[in-house]
Amino acid sequence: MSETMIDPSVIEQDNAAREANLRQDYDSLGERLDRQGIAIDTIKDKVARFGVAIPSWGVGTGGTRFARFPGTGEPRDIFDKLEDCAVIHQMTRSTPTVSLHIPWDKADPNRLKDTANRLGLGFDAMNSNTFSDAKGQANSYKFGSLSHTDAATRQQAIEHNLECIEIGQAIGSKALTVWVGDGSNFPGQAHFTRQFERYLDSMKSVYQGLPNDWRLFTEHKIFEPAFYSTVVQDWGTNYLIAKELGDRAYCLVDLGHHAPNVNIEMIVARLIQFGKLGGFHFNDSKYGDDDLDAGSIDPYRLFLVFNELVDAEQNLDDFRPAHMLDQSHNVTDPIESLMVSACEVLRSYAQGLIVDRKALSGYQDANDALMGSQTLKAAFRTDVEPILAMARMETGGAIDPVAAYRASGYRQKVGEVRPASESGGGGIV
Ligand code: LRH
Ligand code: MN
Ligand code: MN
Repeated sequence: MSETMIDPSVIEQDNAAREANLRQDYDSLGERLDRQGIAIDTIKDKVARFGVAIPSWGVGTGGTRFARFPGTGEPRDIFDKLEDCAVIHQMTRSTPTVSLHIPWDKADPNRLKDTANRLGLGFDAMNSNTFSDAKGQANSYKFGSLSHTDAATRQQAIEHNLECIEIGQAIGSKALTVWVGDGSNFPGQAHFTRQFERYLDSMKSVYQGLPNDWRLFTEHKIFEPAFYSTVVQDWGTNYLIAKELGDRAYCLVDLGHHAPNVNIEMIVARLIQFGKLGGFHFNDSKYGDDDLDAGSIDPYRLFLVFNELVDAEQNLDDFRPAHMLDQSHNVTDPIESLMVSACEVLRSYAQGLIVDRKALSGYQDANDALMGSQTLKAAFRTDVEPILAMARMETGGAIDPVAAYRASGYRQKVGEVRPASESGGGGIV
């Protein structure tokens, strides 16, 4: 039995006040879905088995290059972060794993593993960091890392990725995610082809060090920190990388890493079709890589992504993309944001599961554009909250995670032991 950060009686008490209404709502939705030939319990069981990983860096208050405004009880280190992640999982029962970022989360692997075990958590993909210089490192990444013109700097970046794999192996991770900020800020600064060749060569060395039962995810992003060109700028380049590297190399889609209005669900469909969709960093955005809470700006887009994922899940044998959140919380309690975001991801999944796929396919074949759209809208308009809440309650979680979390007083309690974190400026405006 794993240790709980919040006394289970807090959840039980909060649930007790909500359970009768939930059962009524669940039965009523069940009747409605039944008329559509859908068994609500089947959807609920699938939702209960769905997990989305928490990024360790998401539980601390984020910031912008202008400023950071920390909250009460900011986690001091990765061990505090794991405890906050355990709270999120205790409340939602849908975030069983944590994704670490090295060197931010570097610590004794045995202690990491023991702490996670104690809290009932596991580890998802490891994330390497060659987009900023670590203290004391020999060569700077100012002009790139895996694609740097200098061989020694490239080698240092390769070795860092191999070290991430080594740490990951010690703690039970099974994937490495590589995102680099390499690129250029001025036309003429870098030779596009030679730079990408250097990147591919370096990644081949990383891939060689990948254990057989691991997957390698490369993450594309249109721009930032490089503002003129980026080496892994879009899904096309990302697909080329995965293809060049081999069978265990896949593309990772961070929803915030595209130009505004790009059809991300279609990118997802393409990567699925050619067997190269590795996983996601879920978040939402209005302008750029805003890292806002999943589903907070455009929930329909999140649903459309899941519409593709459910379609694939129902048609493919070994389809298991890695689901992770990647968010920055500037004005909310990160634990609350991450709980709500995990629920939004599950909501989209549940809505994807209730799409009438047979009807949809018929409308598509008949070129009935209006009814095709209406079929998706019918699923999206359905309030599946009772399914999510029932899945949470039956697995020991909270019917209303935010309410139960607030009732627990967790934030105030950790605020008493964790020293106040200093607010401060970000970078230079
Ligand atoms: C880059 C990114 C990538 C990093 C994380 C901190 O914008 O999405 O996944 O590892 O942010
Ligand atoms: Mn990301
Ligand atoms: Mn990002």
